[in-house]
Parts: sequence; structure tokens; C-alpha cells
Amino acid sequence: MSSSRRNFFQNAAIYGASLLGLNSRLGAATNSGAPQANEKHSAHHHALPTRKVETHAHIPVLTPDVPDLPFTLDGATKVFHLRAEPVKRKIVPFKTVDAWGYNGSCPGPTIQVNQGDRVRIHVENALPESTSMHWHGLEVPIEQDGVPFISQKPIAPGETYTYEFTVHQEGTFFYHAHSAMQEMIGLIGLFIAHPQSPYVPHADHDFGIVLQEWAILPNNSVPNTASMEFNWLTFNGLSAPSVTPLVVRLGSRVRLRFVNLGMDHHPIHLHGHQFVITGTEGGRAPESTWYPTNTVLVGVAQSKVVEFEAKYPGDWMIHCHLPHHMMNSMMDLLRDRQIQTADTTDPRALSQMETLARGIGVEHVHHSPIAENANSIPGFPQDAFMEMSMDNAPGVSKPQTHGLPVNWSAGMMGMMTMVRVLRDKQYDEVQSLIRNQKSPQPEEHRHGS
Ligand SMILES: [Cu+2]
Repeated sequence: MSSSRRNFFQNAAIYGASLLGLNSRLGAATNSGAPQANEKHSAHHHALPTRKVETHAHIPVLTPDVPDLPFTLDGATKVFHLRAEPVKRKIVPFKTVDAWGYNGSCPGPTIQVNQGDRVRIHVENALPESTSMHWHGLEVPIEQDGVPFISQKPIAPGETYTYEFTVHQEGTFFYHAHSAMQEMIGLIGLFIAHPQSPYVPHADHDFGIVLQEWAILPNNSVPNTASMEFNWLTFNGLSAPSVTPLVVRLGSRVRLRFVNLGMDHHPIHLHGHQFVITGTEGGRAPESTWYPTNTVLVGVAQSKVVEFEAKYPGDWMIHCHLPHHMMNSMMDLLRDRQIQTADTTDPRALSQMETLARGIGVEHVHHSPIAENANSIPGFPQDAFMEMSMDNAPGVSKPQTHGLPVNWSAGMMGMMTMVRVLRDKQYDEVQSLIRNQKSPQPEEHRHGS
């Protein structure tokens, strides 16, 4: 009783503060894993001397769990710096990956420019081998195309190469190392070109999501980039339940941009709503091509943009629908230990799983009830032992998960998150929690630091 009353007063205070502070549009633009980076980004936006497009023409794309890449201005040229380097990424509470990325992030930070911008991008190579950068889908002069030995010399370790071009397109592009194994170990990032004439209709929320897949053995952290089979699937470098939910206001229009750089195609499915496909890696699609659907196949090397009206309140799943892409690798829970019995309904096995799981922040194993005679049924178990709640584990609990039902994380795995369509009061509550959070980024650090 007293605790719920305290919560009420807390929430009321937060709600009041949010009314004083920021309007709903700005609130819509702060649902990011990296608000600091976004503040930097918009600060630069406001500093632009030649701001010909008015501020409300577009809202910035938010890439949950990935920062934006800040820039400086040299005259009218936007100057970016990308450093290719090894990155440790805790993709779920019990699995850390030795990936390669940019500026401490995998995928790399999101670049956002306006159509017509001149950009200069310094690419510093802090990898142990040569690399280069390809601007995927962008029409750039051949010497900016980033193919080693064809359009440029490879960038040697320790060297910096400078790319410069004018972005005359609009749409959802990406940058990546032009080497197959380097792509598979994480060297990719989003490149958004906002249109000169705003898209119609206007979107209230705009999210970017990079799809990646990884083959990593238990007790290992280095992805096998030659593998054809993948046991870890990520949205923006995290697997569910660590992926930050997409928080949107009931009644708003939502744009989601997906890019895929891996070995598989991903049918991304949204619950409870129909969307239209409004763009590809080639830019905006004409409205005459839009049709209602709720699953979009994001092929390798493609980007797909979808939009929908968030009409129905609730926490709606959005996920790759390939069944094996909706799983996390349970083998990692075992680490160097073995469960002593093959009988998974054996109480000893259960208690051993519980002990192992508790060590990494899993609160309960095995949530859903099972039948008395479960073990006599051929095929059992299927999902019974995958349901692990880690609601409060580091990297899982965050403002965007505020108000979700207890054990929500038990069913969240792999390439999956939620679109949380929230009514005004709850939406504003979550937004003010996001603004007030102290440590917005999931635990992550560079090698050697
Ligand atoms: Cu998939």
C-alpha cells in the first residue's frame, strides 16, 4: 500500500516535471539508449549556420543502444571521425562478444545528415589489419567507394583515410568495411540522409535497427565469421531481453528502418498493427506502392523502411520470425560446468540450472507450468527450459522497460524487442525517466581501457 502510494507521488512528480520541461515532440525524440549523443547531435544541428530546412521538417532517427556520431563544421562541410577498433559488447547479461566496431560501439554510431550535405569522414584504422569503408547505397565518386585495391589503397593499421562527398540522395543507407569477414565481425553502422522535402505523412517517431548474426561457441567470445550457422541474433548489437524497447505515444505515426548485413534474410514481424513499406535502400518508395502488411523481409545488404499508426495500446512484439532467430544460446549458461543428468525434468538438473542462472542475474528458470506427466510425452521439453526471467539484470532493466509485467523478459530472446504503444501519462513517465537516467549506455568498454 504505502509503496504504491509512494510510487504514485513519484510518478506525479515526474509527470509534472515533464510538463514543465519539454513538449511532446521533444519527448518523442528522447527515447534512445544514448541521449547524450543525441543531445550532441541536435546541438550541432542548432549550430548550423545554413539551416535552410526548418527544424520540424524531420525528427532525428533514434538508434536504440547505439550512439549518434557527432560532427564538426568546416564551413558548410560536416566533418565526422570514425575509428575502426575492437569492441567488447555484452549482448545479454551472460554473454559478451569480442566484436569489431567503430568508436567503441558495435554496430558503429549512426551518421545523420541532410540530403544535399557535403560530408568529410576521417576513417582511422585501429584494427590489427587493413580495412576500408564502403558507403552502401550512396552514389559517390568512384574514388570514394571504399573497395580496397580497386578504388583506393587499403587503410593500413594506424593510418587514417579521408572520404569526402556530397549526399544528393535521401534514405536509409549504411557504412561498412568492404571485406566479408570484417562485415561479419561487426564493422557496420547506419547512414541516414534526411530528405530535403519532408516525407508525407510526417512521422512522430523514427527508429533505426541494424540486424546482425553471430556464431559463437559456449565459453568463447570471438565470433566465427566463417560459420554458416548462427546462435546469436541481435538488434543494434544486443539480443533480447537486453534490446531497448521502442517507446511510442498512442496515436502517433511510427517509422522503423531496418538494415541487414549478415548471411540470412530476416522476416521482421510486428504484432497487433499493419504497416506499409515506405522505403528501401534506394530511398523513399512512392505511396502508390504501399500496401498493408505486418511482416517485412529484410534481405542481406538491404534496408527496409516501414511506417504505421500506433493505434492500439500495449507492448507489441517486433521480431524476426525465423524460429531459430527467436532464441538465445542456452549453452552459454553452462559455461565450464555440465549438468550431471540428461533428464531435464530431474529435480537435480533443475536446481543446477537455477544455481547457474542465478550467477548471471537470471531470477527464475522455468516459468510456465508443466504437466505432471511431462517427461513421458515424446518431444518434451521444447520451450519449457528457455523461459528465464532477467527483468532486473544489468543491461535489461532500464527506463524503457518501466511498467512492464513481472517476468516480461522470460519470453524475450534473440532478434526481438517490443513496440510499447503507451497512453500519454505512461509515455510521459517513461520519457522523463529516460531524461533523468544517469547511465544510459549498456555496460560496454573498449579494449585495453
Ligand atoms: Cu532472422
